[in-house]
Amino acid sequence: IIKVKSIRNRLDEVQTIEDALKLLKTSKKILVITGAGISTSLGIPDFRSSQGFYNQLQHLGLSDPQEVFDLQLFLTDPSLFYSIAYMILPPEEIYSPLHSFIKLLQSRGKLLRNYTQNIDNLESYAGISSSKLIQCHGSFATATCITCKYQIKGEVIFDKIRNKEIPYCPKCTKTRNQLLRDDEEVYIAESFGVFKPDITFFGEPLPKTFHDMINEDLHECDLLISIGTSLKVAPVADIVDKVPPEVPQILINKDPIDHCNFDISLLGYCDDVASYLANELGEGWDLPHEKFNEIR
Ligand code: CNA
Repeated sequence: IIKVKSIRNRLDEVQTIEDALKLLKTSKKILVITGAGISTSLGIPDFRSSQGFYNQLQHLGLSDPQEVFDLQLFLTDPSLFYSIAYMILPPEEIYSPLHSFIKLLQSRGKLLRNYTQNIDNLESYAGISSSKLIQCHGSFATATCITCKYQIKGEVIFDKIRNKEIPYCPKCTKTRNQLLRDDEEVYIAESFGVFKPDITFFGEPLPKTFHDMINEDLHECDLLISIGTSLKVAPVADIVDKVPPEVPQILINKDPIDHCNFDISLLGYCDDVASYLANELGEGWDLPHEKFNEIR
């Protein structure tokens, strides 16, 4: 069930689902912005929906649930983050029909870039190539020691995360233990020698690739599609305002996004919308995904 809503009306001819199909057929450089909503069908909660992660954190009594991703808080005491990190740990070897849809845009040579805010790294698993993907908020794919910057594959600490334990860096553990033993008066930060997944916390800069690519992509794209994001976190949320005015913008989302001016809003579950679009686009637009057949 897809509700079509047109807000912008600036491009008079761009208003209906047929126009969306036409744009998908004709566009050659599509900039896709994605968020947590493209992974919720896999059981990963988003942040801000009523069933979302932030509502599940109410028992912590935080003044703002975003504090669990606050860098200063993590450096002071990583235990808060590791008490809840298991809840957002990505499943492995799984992706949604919507991920397949982005892959399809790539296979058809239409994907300029996918700017994802997701940290689950499932785009990579779905086959979106690293040159087409900007993980704006990093991902769980790697983790780095806060102290010595030793970087490891993220999956190495997944078991610890599942057990709500703090993962310590093997290179720093010796020093940590020595310091603790040598002098009880010595101050050692709680985060000394702690691994942090390479996801961008509040207070951290976005990965360099975001800044390297965004300006050029903004001027090159001929269509913007925003999928499964509430567009509340800058600077990714600002992309929609920075796209040149002649570039049409399509929203695919469960809820309307009233603070942005999309030409076409396709409101519904994004897997359903993607399946519908692929079906209507016909030959050459097969969405290879087992869930797709169920939806169809
Ligand atoms: P958000 O603010 O929680 O918004 C999610 C949006 O997706 C909402 O507008 C929902 O209406 C919509 N939505 C939810 N389910 C569906 C669905 N099945 N189909 C279509 N729309 C749906 O999340 P944002 O991504 O906007 O916020 C950015 C944060 C979320 C980033 O920093 C991420 O790291 C973070 N996040 C990522 C994941 C992940 O990697 N899977 C999970 C949870 C949060």
